[in-house]
Amino acid sequence: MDTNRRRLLCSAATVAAGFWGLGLTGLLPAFAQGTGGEIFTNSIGMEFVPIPAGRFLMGSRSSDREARDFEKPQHEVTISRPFLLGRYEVTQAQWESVLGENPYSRDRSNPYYNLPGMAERITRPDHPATVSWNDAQEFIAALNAREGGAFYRLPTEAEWEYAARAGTTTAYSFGDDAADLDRHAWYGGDFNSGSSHPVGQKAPNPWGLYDIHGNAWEWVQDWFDPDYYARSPAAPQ
Ligand SMILES: [Ca+2]
Repeated sequence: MDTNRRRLLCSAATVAAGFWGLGLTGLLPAFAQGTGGEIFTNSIGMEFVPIPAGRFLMGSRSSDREARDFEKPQHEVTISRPFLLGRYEVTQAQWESVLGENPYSRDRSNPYYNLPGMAERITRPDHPATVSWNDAQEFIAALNAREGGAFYRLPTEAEWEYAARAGTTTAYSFGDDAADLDRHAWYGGDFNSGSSHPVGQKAPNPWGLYDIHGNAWEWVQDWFDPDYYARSPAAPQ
C-alpha cells in the first residue's frame, strides 16, 4: 500500500471534516499472546484482532512520484511480537462509557467542528470519536485503570502500517485499483453526506480491520518526524 495514498485518503476525510479520530487502539504484546489468536472483546465491547509477528516493507517506493520524501526510503521492518489491534475505530459511545462525556464537549480550535449541523453529526454513538492525541492518551489511561492494568496503548506507526497492509504490497490493501475504493473507504466526497460515518460499514482489509482507509484518521503513538523513515530502527520495540 502506498502510504502517501493512504494519507491522502485519510486526509480527504480530515481536510473535509477536521477529524483526528482516536482510531485503532493497540494492546500490549504480553496481553496479546494470551488470547490464542481469537478476536478479543473487552469490558466495554471493543473488539480487537490478533496481529501476528512478521516483517514488511514500510514506506513508499522510491519510484512513487506521489509519495512525499518523508515516506522514503522504503525499508524492511520487523514486528517482533504479536499484538492486538482494534477491529474498528473507537466509537463515540465507547468513549462516553469510559470517560462519561462526549468528546465533542472539549475545546476545539478546528473550525470544522463549528459548521452548522456538525455537532449532531459527529456525536452519533456509532461514529468514530474524533479527539486530540492528548485526549486519546487520557482515554487510554482511563481504560487501563478500569481494566486493572497497562493493557492498552496506541500502535506505533510501524505497527499500524504493518496491520493496514496486512501482508499486501499493493497500493491499497485491496489491490491497486482506486475504482474499488468506494467499497472499502469513506473519503473526500462523503463530507456533505455526513462527514464521519458509522464504523465498520465498508469492507475490511485482509486481516479483518475496518476503516483502515478513510473515515477518521487513526492516531499512532509516535510523534511525527519528517526524518523518521530515513533512520527508523529495523526492529522497533
Ligand atoms: Ca480510518
